[in-house]
Amino acid sequence: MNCPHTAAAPADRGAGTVVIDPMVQDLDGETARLRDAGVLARIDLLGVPAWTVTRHAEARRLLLDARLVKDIDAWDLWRSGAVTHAWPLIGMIDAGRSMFTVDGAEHRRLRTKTSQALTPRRLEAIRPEIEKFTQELLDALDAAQGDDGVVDLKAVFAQPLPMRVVGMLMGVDESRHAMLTRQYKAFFSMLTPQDERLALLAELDVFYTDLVREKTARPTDDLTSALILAEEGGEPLTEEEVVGNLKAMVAAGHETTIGLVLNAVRALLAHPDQLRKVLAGEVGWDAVIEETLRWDTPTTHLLMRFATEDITVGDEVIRKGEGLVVSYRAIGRDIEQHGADADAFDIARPTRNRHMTFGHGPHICPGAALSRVEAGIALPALFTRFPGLRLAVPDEEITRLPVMTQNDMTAFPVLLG
Ligand code: STR
Repeated sequence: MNCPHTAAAPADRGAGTVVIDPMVQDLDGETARLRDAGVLARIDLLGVPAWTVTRHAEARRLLLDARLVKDIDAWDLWRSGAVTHAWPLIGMIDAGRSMFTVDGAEHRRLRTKTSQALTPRRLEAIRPEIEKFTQELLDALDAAQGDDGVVDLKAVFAQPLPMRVVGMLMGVDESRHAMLTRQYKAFFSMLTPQDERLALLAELDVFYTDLVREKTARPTDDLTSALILAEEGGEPLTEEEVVGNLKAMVAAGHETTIGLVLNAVRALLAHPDQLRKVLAGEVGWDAVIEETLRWDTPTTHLLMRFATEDITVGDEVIRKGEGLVVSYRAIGRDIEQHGADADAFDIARPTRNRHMTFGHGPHICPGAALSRVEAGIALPALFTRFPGLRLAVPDEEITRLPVMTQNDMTAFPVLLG
């Protein structure tokens, strides 16, 4: 890919640099190369150099290290003007003020209400609604079968379910779901020209700001309204902060759970012996969900944190002002953490719950319990309704979208059986 940033990037990129390919189809190959490149590996993101951490133990330490911050102004390449809004990944970092981009006491202030709304106990209240959405989408699957019986499990089931759930939580009307799905697809795709990506982000900002103003005038019982209402004793969130949190919740809630559900179905269909054990009740769905999260992480690389001081990791030093990515896929395949067979999908694996796919430390995913509830409803419901579910094409023919940070399939054609 011809990228103007290559020339602009001042840092020395040594021979050991792994170039992250936006078009990569062989994700396991990329993961293995990263693992081989070291605990801390140099990567190239469309011409922009960064570090990535590829091991569980070191990532865990770094995610607790307050010398690493989310504030983009701590990034030398940004301050010097070497990285600008012309870089296709800038939207992953410069995403407005929210719990995703702020640290320390301000971060706690921005995040408390959201994490309180998403505890396992609070989520029990919305379980019936998630079950209802699931049943509706299973009906839609049935109805969407073509003459050849083929239906795209992604488009008809895995994609709309998380959108409905996060839409209900945040108070986004169903009439807007298709627009949001389209926009986020274009946002994440590296085939989208950067000017179009910046334009769609601006449109989304208008959409979310209008929504926040509407909820400010007429609060309802959704989380957006709760975020607007003043915190007793604390500083209320500003409009910009509510918009930022809303954006982060919808983007994260929508995108990542699609991957979790599809990756679990794919893994089970590729390992029929394990699927049989699950369907016979010998192993729980929770085991499937945790092993899928470890083995085939929805987020491959999380951008980005910046060092406010030199930080030593093994024999390498992240210099003050440099960027650090967390490569969750490589971390899930860490042999030190999960054993020599870390590359195998095994729902009986003793370490299956000891993955770090939701992150660690202050920014640990506030939606983790929600995604587990969603997948915990969707997966058994799907296999109960369609016990003969199978792929309509050989597994090798499933293609990836040109997305650098997420593990996104183009489509997942199935026969319902
Ligand atoms: C997408 C663009 C946007 O408007 C806001 C955000 C903030 C939250 C980000 C999201 C982003 C991209 C996907 C992320 C999500 C938080 C969790 C999710 C990184 C940048 C993951 O993939 C883990």
